[in-house]
Formats: sequence, structure tokens, C-alpha cells
Amino acid sequence: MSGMVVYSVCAMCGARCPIQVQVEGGECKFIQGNLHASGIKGALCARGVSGLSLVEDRDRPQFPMLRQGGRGEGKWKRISWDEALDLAASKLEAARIQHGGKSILWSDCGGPHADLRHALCRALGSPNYTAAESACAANVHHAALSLFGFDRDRLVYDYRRAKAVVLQTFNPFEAIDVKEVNELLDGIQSGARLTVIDVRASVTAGKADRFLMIRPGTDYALNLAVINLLLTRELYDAKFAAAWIKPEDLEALKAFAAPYTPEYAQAETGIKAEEIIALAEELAKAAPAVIWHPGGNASRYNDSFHLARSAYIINALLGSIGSKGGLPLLVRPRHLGRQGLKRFLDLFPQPEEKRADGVGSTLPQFAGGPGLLHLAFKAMASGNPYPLKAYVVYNHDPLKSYPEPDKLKKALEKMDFLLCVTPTWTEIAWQADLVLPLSPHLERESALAQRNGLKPTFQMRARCVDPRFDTKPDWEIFTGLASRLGVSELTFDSIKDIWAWQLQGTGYSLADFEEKGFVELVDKPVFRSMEVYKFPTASEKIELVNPKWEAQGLVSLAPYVQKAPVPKGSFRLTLGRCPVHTVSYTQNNRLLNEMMPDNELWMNYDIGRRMGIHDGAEVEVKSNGHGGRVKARLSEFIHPEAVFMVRGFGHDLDVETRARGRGLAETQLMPGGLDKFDKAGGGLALQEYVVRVMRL
Ligand SMILES: Nc1nc2c(c(=O)[nH]1)N[C@H]1C(S)=C(S)[C@@H](COP(=O)(O)OP(=O)(O)OC[C@H]3O[C@@H](n4cnc5c(=O)[nH]c(N)nc54)[C@H](O)[C@@H]3O)O[C@H]1N2
Ligand SMILES: Nc1nc2c(c(=O)[nH]1)N[C@H]1C(S)=C(S)[C@@H](COP(=O)(O)OP(=O)(O)OC[C@H]3O[C@@H](n4cnc5c(=O)[nH]c(N)nc54)[C@H](O)[C@@H]3O)O[C@H]1N2
Ligand code: SF4
Ligand SMILES: [Mo]
Repeated sequence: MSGMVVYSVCAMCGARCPIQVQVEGGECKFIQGNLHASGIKGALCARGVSGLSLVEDRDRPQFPMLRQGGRGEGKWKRISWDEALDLAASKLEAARIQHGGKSILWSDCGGPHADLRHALCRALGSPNYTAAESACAANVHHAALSLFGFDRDRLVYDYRRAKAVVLQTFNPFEAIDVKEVNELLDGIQSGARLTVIDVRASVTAGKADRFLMIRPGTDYALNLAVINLLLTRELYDAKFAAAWIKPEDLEALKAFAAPYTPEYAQAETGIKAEEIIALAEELAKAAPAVIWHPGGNASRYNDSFHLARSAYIINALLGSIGSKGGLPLLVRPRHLGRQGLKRFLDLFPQPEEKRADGVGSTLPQFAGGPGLLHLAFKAMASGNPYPLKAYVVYNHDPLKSYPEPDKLKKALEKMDFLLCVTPTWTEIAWQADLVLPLSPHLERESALAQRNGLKPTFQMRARCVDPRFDTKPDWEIFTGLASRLGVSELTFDSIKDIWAWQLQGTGYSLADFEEKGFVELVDKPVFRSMEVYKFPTASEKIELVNPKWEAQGLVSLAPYVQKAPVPKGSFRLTLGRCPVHTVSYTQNNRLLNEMMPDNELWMNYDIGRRMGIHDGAEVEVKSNGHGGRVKARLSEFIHPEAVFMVRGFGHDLDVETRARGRGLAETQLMPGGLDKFDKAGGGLALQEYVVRVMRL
């Protein structure tokens, strides 16, 4: 092939895989995973490939747009970038002068390229930088924090060397991160035994040695029974426990887990006691090369925080925390005696103001991190603890990813200024005062990203082709705002200057990225020793009972609360991903829309037939009077109490010509959902809904 290969980074989802693109005559001709990246093996998922159709998509915003009519009316005026950036800067400055920097709320996709944006938010004096975490992994983050004193990213999943892997409420062969998929497949090929615990037979379940179909929402009972077995049958790693678990905590855990026998768990979960015993014994044999995954999107039930804790506790009892083949400690450049990328965030002091969502103040057990966005919405609506006046949204759509979008729309009326930076139309952008169209990833560069792991890496997103519309890359938008706001530290004229600044002191230069698009700081995976390690907790050990939570009246070892059986004709709503769509981002993407234009409601075949429902028939789904219509998909491989939907459908905007009116938005089924959250973990409970399904 003629032309050239450009190494870059995919942005069709948060995994941010390294890619390579064949570019000819200013067009992207072919896209694949970066062949130099050993974890990627040249592979991309369907969404990664659809980056190509995003570039050519005429449905996306093509120039800066200023709202003319009322919010959401869809009347826009095209303005120039200079006008747009001047306006945005003056509105943010007005909020800062009149109400203080804290009156600016920022929600962002986060991730490895976010440093510059987070720094700008901090430079404006706002503590209110958030991401969608409270509808995603907040419960797992906080479970890790409560046990280990650090967040979940500080442990790596060493699938390649694992001997046994348990995936619970986690479906990585459909909820894809290419590197994770490859590593898990490598692990399976090297003999790792895979157990999958799910309410339905997912693609991941199809690869399992042991598939446990569980009654929805009862996983915590299962895990407590496993803990009970490990302790009572002395299957646990006593040496690890002696080193890292306080004796009084271990005694407390033993007493707490005693009632949760395998028979108890069988009655709750529907999984046979023998199966649970066999699993516990198998894990003990494979220990410490065991991974019991604590889950990705863990905003599901009232006990999701405790479920994630129980998964980590199982790992600890098996000695797999910090172990090869288990959950080794994350390696950062400094662990190798090297310097990491310079951080823009470190240029600015942390604002002294309290966060609007209460993290670190009214919720003192949580620290740092991306906050709890649903509580920031409450603050937006009530003006408590202080008024929020400006809202910046980057690469995120809270009107699709949080329940009760109408409540949020109402709260938005209180905003003096709503700015959305986005490559595609979103419901929130439609409500904005100003829409700044972001160039899709194949048309933009971004600041360098540091990827920590067993092999720390710096990765570069380079531009493959020039923007075909009047859009701009993220760095240009945010440095443009910074220069207008007088933030000289973040004022740069070119991406090369940004990259060079980030690389200062690392020993690398831009030329080092030419060959592969990334640099690895070591050749081989590095395993940090646990011998000298101290957990960053008060006791320097794993805290099964955490004093910070207890001081808030939040019990560390929380009893399992039984799930009532669902009434006839009703089902527990369960949600998940599919391989060809990203959250609510891609439903209008031409390639992916062709592959899957609608979502469906999975329901158990026998139950459906008894209700007179045929496969493919339209049904009505209602939750407390709210809901809509969707096509039924009958399957023998889903628990009779569950219905399952792929999320992110039901788009309303006329400008999304392909996605509009297709499928059902699951948020329709979540009345009162912004209030359903657990103070112990901070995550929303998006599956605490019993829905009625009716034949039409
Ligand atoms: N009801 C319900 N709510 C949920 C979930 C659920 O399963 N059900 N899942 C939760 C989870 S796990 C998460 S992570 C959140 C995600 O919530 P969001 O972050 O809001 O989801 P996305 O659809 O990925 O992104 C929203 C928009 O951001 C823009 N965008 C996406 N990717 C990029 C990018 O790489 N660059 C730029 N510049 N813009 C981009 C697109 O315009 C896209 O439409 O939702 C959570 N909310
Ligand atoms: N293709 C694709 N990949 C993605 C994403 C995407 O949008 N598309 N998003 C990324 C993001 S932001 C995230 S957070 C992850 C999310 O990925 P995951 O954490 O895997 O989350 P889900 O796909 O929501 O659900 C996983 C499984 O949980 C099952 N489940 C539902 N209820 C229960 C229950 O009560 N008990 C048990 N045991 N199982 C249950 C579902 O059937 C589903 O198969 O995926 C990431 N990868
Ligand atoms: S998993 Fe797929 S969509 Fe996500 S970054 Fe990787 S290739 Fe892109
Ligand atoms: Mo997520």
C-alpha cells in the first residue's frame, strides 16, 4: 500500500487502544490495532473500526453553534471559533467573579488524556471536576479505598498468569477493552479455569469452564458463602492473612460469615451448594494465582459496594492481592526509578472550597477521585451547599447516562451558562448555550497519556487526517480558553510544545514516538514486591473493618438483605453492554447502526411463551407507570426472574437521523433513580427496579 501509516489512539470508548491507520490522499483507508503493541496484536473491535464512519458522518456538529431560542429548542447560529472561545471564556470568567470558581461544575469522560482539562478546571478555582463514576465504578473504587486505602486502579489483573479467573457481573468479551480480551484469552489458552457468574449466558459465559446462572441481585449471598467456606474449611492463605489482615478483623469476618452457608446461598441464588463448594476448593488450589474480578460497572444494587468488597476480600483470603497471576500492584514510572509525564494538574493548588457533591466533607469517607455527579445535580437544583452557575460538559452525556433526565433538564434552567464540547450530538449538547464541535479522534491530536500497569507506557494520539469540517482538537479548545482566561501555564501554541513540556525530565523526546506511537518504560512486566509494602491505611494493613466508614454509621461487614421474589408478570431489570455500541455514543454511527439499530428486551423463553409473547414481538415495559415499547427477545439462557436490555438506545434528537426513535432508553424505567444510591459506596442502584412486561 502507498501512503503512510499513522500511529494514534482510538477514542470510540474509554479503553483508548493504540491504533494504526493507513492514510492515503488525506483519507483514512484502513484502520487496525497497533501491531507494535503486544497486548493488542493488531486487533480492534467493531467500534474502533467505526471511527472511520465517524469522520465522514454529516450528522455531527460541524461548526461552533450558539443557542438562539429556548434551551433545547434547537435554534442555533453559526459563529466563528474566535467568537465562540471569547464567549465561553467571558461566561466562565463572569461565573468565577460573581460566584467564585466553585460555581463552575465540570463533567468529563476522564481517562488517561484528561490532565489538561482537569488542570484548567482547577486553575479556574473549581473543586467540582467530576466524571460519570457514580453511574459506573464508584462502588468498586470505594470498596478498594475502604479495604486497601487506595482506589481500584492500583491493582492490575494479571490474566496471563492466572490459574483461575472468576468474572461476576462482568462481561469483557462484549464490554470490550481489546488488551483485556487478548490477555484473558491468553490466560485461558495457558490453562486458566474461567468461572462466569451472570444472570444470562453472555458471550463471556460461552467461554467459561463453569457458568453459574444466578438469580438477579443475589451475588452478595454467594460471595459470603465463598468467604464462609474459605474460612471454615481453612482454605484461605493463613500466611497472607497473618501478614496483612489484623487478627481481630479476621475473627470478626469469621463470626460475620458464619450464617452464610452454601445451603443458605443456594436458597437465595439458585446455585447449587455443591457448585459453590467446588468453586471455593478450586480457587484454593489455584491460589494465589486467582482473580475474582470485583466488576466494572458496579452501579446496580443497594449492596453493590458490599459485593465489590466481598470480591476483594475473597482475593485477599486467597493471597492474590499483590501476587503474580492475581491482582499485582500497579507499576508507575517512579517504581522503576523513572520520572512520569509532567502533570498540568500539579501546577495549580487544590481549591480549598468544599465540593458541591459533599465528597470529602459531608461524605468524609470518600477522598479525591471524580466525585459523585448525581449529588452535584442535586446541588445544581437546590443551590446547596452553594449555587452552581456554569456547567462544562466534555465528552459525556448525563441526560443519557443518569436516570431522571427531566429532573436534570429542570436543574439546568438554573445555569447561567452550559458549554458542551463534543464530536457528536448528545442530548445535553442540545440543551447547551454553546456547542463546541470536537474533531473526532482520527482528526485530532491530544496531550500525551501515561498508562500505568505492569509495563508503564506513554502513548501519543496523533492526527491521521485534517478536520473536514470546522471542528477543533481538544488541546486547541482548552489552551484557547486558558489563554483568554489568563491561565498562562496552560497557554500553548502547538501540540508539539505541549508534548515537549509533558516529556521534560522523562528522558524521552518526540522522536522516540515515531517508530511505534508509544514508548514502553520497560521491556518486561514488573512485579512489585509485597515484602516491603505497606497499605496506605491507618493500620498499614487491609482494613476489613474500616474506622472511617464505621464513624459514619456505615457497617463494614454488612449483612446480606434478601431479595424478595418478583410477582408474576414482573421481572428484575438488568442491564449491560453489547460488543458493537459504546454507552449512548454510537447508536447513530452509520456502521454500527447498520449492525444493531435497536435494543431488545431479553426474557426467559418459557416465561415469555406462557405470557403469549413471541420472539421479536413488541412488548410494553413499565416501571412504576414509566416506560415504553421494545422488541422481546426470548432466550432459554436468561434467569426467569430477569429481563435484560442493552443500554443507550432511545435517542430523541432529529439531528441523529439514524438513531432517532430506535429502541428504548432504559433510563425511562428508573423513576426516582437519582435518589437510589448507597452512602457507603456512592454508586447509583440502576438495577433496583422491578418492571412489568405486557403483551400488546
Ligand atoms: N442507565 C444507565 N446509565 C448508565 C450506565 C448504564 O449501564 N445504564 N452505564 C454507566 C457507565 S458504566 C458509564 S461509564 C457512563 C458513561 O456515560 P457517558 O460518558 O455519558 O457515555 P458515552 O456515551 O461514552 O459518552 C457520551 C458522549 O460523549 C461523547 N464522546 C464519547 N466518546 C468520546 C471521545 O472519545 N471523545 C470525545 N471528545 N467525545 C466523546 C459523545 O458525544 C457521546 O455521545 O454511563 C453510566 N450510566
Ligand atoms: N462494547 C462495549 N464495551 C465497553 C463499553 C461499551 O459501552 N461497549 N463500555 C465500557 C465501560 S464504561 C464499562 S463500565 C464496561 C462495563 O462492562 P461490564 O462491567 O461487563 O458491565 P455490563 O456489560 O453492564 O454487565 C456485565 C454483565 O452483568 C450481567 N448482570 C446483570 N445483572 C446481574 C446480576 O444481578 N448478577 C450477575 N452476576 N450478573 C448480572 C449482565 O447480564 C452482563 O452480561 O464496559 C466497557 N467496555
Ligand atoms: S475497545 Fe474498541 S472502541 Fe474501545 S478503544 Fe479499543 S478499539 Fe476503540
Ligand atoms: Mo463505565
